[in-house]
Amino acid sequence: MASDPSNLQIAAAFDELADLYELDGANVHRVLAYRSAAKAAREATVSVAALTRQGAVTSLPGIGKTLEEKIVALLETGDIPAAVKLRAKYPAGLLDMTRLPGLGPKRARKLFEELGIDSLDALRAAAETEGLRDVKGFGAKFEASVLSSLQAGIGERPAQRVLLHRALEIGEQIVAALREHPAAERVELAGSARRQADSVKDLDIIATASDPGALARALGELDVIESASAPNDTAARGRTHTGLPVDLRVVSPDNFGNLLQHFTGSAAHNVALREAAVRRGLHVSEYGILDDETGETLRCATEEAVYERLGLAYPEPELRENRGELSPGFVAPQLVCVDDLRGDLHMHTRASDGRDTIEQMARAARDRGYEYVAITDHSATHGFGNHVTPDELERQIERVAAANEIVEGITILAGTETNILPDGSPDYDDELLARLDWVIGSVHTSFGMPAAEMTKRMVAAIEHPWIDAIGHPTGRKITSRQPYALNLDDVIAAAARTGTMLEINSAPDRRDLDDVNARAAAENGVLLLVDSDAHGADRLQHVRWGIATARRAWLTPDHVANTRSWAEFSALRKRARATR
Ligand code: DGT
Ligand code: CA
Ligand code: CA
Ligand code: ZN
Repeated sequence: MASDPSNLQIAAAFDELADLYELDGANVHRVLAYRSAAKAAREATVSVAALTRQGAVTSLPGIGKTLEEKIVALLETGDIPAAVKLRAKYPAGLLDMTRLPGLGPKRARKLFEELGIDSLDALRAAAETEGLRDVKGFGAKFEASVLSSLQAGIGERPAQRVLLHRALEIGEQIVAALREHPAAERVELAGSARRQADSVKDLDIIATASDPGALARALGELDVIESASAPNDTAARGRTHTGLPVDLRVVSPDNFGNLLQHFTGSAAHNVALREAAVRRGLHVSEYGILDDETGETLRCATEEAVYERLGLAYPEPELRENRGELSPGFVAPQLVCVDDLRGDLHMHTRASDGRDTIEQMARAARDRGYEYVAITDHSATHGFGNHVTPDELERQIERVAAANEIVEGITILAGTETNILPDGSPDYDDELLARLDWVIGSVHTSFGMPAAEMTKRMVAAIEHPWIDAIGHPTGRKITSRQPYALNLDDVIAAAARTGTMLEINSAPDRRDLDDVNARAAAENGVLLLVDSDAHGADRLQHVRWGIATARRAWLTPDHVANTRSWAEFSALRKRARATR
């Protein structure tokens, strides 16, 4: 018997089905239902196949009876009948075509049905021989735009998702450069980058300008842009040297709020927003809010005006994922920010794989305004050479004491990031751990354990009296590594029961716990930490990414332990709670 499909394989099957339905002209709700099911499968912490066999898969968000049937089919036959049917109807190359500007699923299908065009290559050939202009709704201008887009490499390869910090590094440069353009008035990032999502498919920029055409043309002239397709008076599309697509829309100022709201998304937030509006007799689109009764359209210069007209509290962009921010009882939380942090409890020095010394790390932390830092180098069995043996840890404790004498204005804690061994125990003896001020336990080996064993391992670590916090609790790397199999509900319950903190590791490729899990932890009374895991003094600023995740998790300063003073924080450590 073949083994069950992984959560990722199930997610991919749903994504493919969403693409196919979109091509087939299904309504947007159906398409989005499959997209959110794909997301639920990707985010599930337990095996979706196993859940399905237990008849409990509908407990996942966004998975109802219809989707359950599809998963059952996938388990039993290895495929989903609807996908088989649609695949036979539409060649794979059609999906590539829908990525071109001016060619959504509907129009791509039309070219396929009328001319048999089924790939980007066939499309290019038809455009070159002026074969597209005979189809109704397509003209010479469209042929030119196809050639210019293909020339610019747009639509050429499936869009790769880019980590947020890479996308913003470029996105913020583009916004700053456009703002300097003489024609520019307002220029703002929208889309997933503005929502501070884990990763970004493309950058969306909304602007107003005294001369919209001039600003649209300016995009293609920026140094960071590798190529751009021919701009029109209100929009431009380009691609950065790193391959990131950029969409710029220049809009009228009295409409800026509508467009910024629309293109900030998320798509799921927008769909729910539209449904909430319809119940009030209003129709929301990127062009304004239409009042059914009066027939008048309200154009909004600001996003605040959009939400106000709908009778909704303004949600920060990080919250716009349709996770309760549109419900009637929603009260905007005072989200935690970088300036709230007063300490950093996870960083490395030359004693393990860091680049800088204890003093350099401490001074840099003090310069950021922190009151305390913990030096947490890797423990003995981790890695090949980059580790701190028990003997070395004794000397490290002395070095931290010495640094505390030298560096003024900050408390330096002697700590460790000890490996959690496969049986759940730490690398060092309890006597040695007891001499430290702070202990993080992390899994760095044996990632492949089955969920039950990995959960047992993690819960054992959480129950250890000297482990104050768990580092990067799921082990995921956003674009490159799946979380290890883990029953996170059990982990959260154990952390809450024992007063063990869970980390939001800020390394931009980790952001672990993620937004959904961090929120679940906080709701269950677990204190979270936002740590840099810096391997050099210049990386302490990575907390920006952990804070972004904390905000997407609806966290306030209260939920984050290291927003507290040292006096308060130190009393919250498990060791202090135990002796109280
Ligand atoms: P990504 O994939 O990282 O680029 O994520 P977004 O959210 O930036 O998605 P994108 O660039 O495809 O679209 C930007 C925004 O436009 C999206 O957040 C909401 C809006 N939007 C896009 N497609 C739809 C849709 O089908 N329905 C609604 N209501 N809004 C949409
Ligand atoms: Ca986007
Ligand atoms: Ca976009
Ligand atoms: Zn680690």
